[in-house]
Amino acid sequence: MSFSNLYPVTTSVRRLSDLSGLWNFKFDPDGLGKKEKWTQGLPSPMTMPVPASFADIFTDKKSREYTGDFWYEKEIYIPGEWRDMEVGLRFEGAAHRATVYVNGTKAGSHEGGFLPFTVIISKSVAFDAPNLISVQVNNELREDCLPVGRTAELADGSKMAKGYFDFFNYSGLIRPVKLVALPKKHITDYSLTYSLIDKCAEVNYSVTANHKNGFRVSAAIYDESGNLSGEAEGKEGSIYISNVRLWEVHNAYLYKFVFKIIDGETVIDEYTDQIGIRTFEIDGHDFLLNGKPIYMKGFGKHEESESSGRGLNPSVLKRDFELMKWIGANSFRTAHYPHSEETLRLADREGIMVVDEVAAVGLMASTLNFFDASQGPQTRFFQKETTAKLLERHLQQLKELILRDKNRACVVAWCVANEPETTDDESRPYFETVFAKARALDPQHRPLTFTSLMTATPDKCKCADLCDFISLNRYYGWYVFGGNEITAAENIFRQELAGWTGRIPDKPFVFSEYGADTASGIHKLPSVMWSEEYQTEYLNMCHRVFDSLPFVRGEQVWAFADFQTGEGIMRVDGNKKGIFTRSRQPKAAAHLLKERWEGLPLRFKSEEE
Ligand code: GCB
Repeated sequence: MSFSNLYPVTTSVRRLSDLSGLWNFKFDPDGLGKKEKWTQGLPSPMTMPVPASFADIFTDKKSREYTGDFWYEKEIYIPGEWRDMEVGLRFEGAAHRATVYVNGTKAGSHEGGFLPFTVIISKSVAFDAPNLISVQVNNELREDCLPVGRTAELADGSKMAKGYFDFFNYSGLIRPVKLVALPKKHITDYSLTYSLIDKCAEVNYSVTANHKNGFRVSAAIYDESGNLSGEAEGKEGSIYISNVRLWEVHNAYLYKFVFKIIDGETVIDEYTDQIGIRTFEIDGHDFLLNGKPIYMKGFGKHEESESSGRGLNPSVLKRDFELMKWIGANSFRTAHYPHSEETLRLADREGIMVVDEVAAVGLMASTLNFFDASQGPQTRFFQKETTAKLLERHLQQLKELILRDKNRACVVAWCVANEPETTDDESRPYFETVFAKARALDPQHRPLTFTSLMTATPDKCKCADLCDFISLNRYYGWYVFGGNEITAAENIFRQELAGWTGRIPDKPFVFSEYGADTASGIHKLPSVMWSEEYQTEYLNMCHRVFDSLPFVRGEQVWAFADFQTGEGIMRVDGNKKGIFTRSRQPKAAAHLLKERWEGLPLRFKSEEE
């Protein structure tokens, strides 16, 4: 019998308890945990907050960089009132893989640190009595797992994560852990699609449950004042809402959807969600939100902050949305992994569009991919013996991502990979499979893209035509022809873009990354690279290029805020391309972008203009 992995809510029949707080914690460098039965109690544990990444909590380097197995543990009581229910433990993110034990017995495991999973624990728990939850987590990087990298062994025998990507390998129980109690027969999933006719919305829904017969399904939609907007009966159906209030950018309207399964007169399960009704599609070069052209303005954004690492930090999250609204952004890409469900729910509430990215990053065998991107070594990444297994995991995580986020109004597109080595011939069959899978999975048929590496120029990229819109990560004026050579950068940038017009003449283009490292507080007249003055000059150059091209429909600057990376000669305590500092204060470039983005018409560049 399958168990619901839907975002947990409390309703007339569903119960929920958040297990956030301080947990027991212990590193297991020698793999003793299982042999010594740590599942029956961790010997001499320390305390660790959940949700959080452990790395920045510590004051010593070995612990910060720890790579391998580590354990979390918590004792919980399960209410006796839940005896007749199905009880599950839901992990919103255990990076990068986890095995869960309850009272010493294995309850389940999961691969992929940025997507939720639920393990059923009803049969292994004691009610109204203490129960021990133990979680063995592992944060090693491999070439057949997402995100991609390798794990090196150092001279002292310790392991070190070597990501093929430019962000710190933060790990741990990075998102909330929740105890959920559901009726034995319950709703496992629901899907929504819409069509808009004048002021009326046709909402098509389908509901699945973990049992097939002996119940009926009801669906109802309420407006924000609590008035019933429409209802229907059946596992699948349509509800018509006249005078619909659509979900718009910066003006989100969320309806309350209520799904019930009913046996006779008894409600056996009830699930509710806040949902925005909107359409999003591509017409020629235009993105159409609710049928109207829209230009994407915003960021590539990591989900991380000081001390918590990749751990969900609601205050930072809310501050980020306030900054996005302040600066006039209307969108961001969840670089380079699925962000938390809380983030997407906030984007729904605040009316910010999201390009939702799976953790397919590092699909190029390099530990300095941001540098190699401009140098162009061929690593034949898709010809390795790990490719088949990697593809399997990539497809699995794409499936879990689309299942998790398919009903979110904010999600307007899927990004199936960041900067894969699409100059490799073998990337073509790989991505044909990935795109076909994503197309089959999304009931709303959102547009698909991947972000393109600088070396994947129009003459060399084997996969661009698979995309519904082209996302270019371009750093002319930073990694090549920086500083005093910025005029040459602009010329070569324009040359490359002219090539794209010939290769893909009929699709929208978005600059999904462009940026310049900038140490906040460094001022220089005339500018030098790394100064705040250079960041603004660089952005002005890029914007001049974008504005002169008729097919550009979006700019998502890299990055929203400075962020932590691994150590190396290319980074000064992390990547400094943030428009905001890591403590979320504006650099000079933020004021430039605010002026630009607030001034751009909503339909900027549209052929209808
Ligand atoms: C990229 C990567 C991003 C890096 C960025 C940079 O192309 O997608 O993860 O952080 O460049 O700053 O080099």
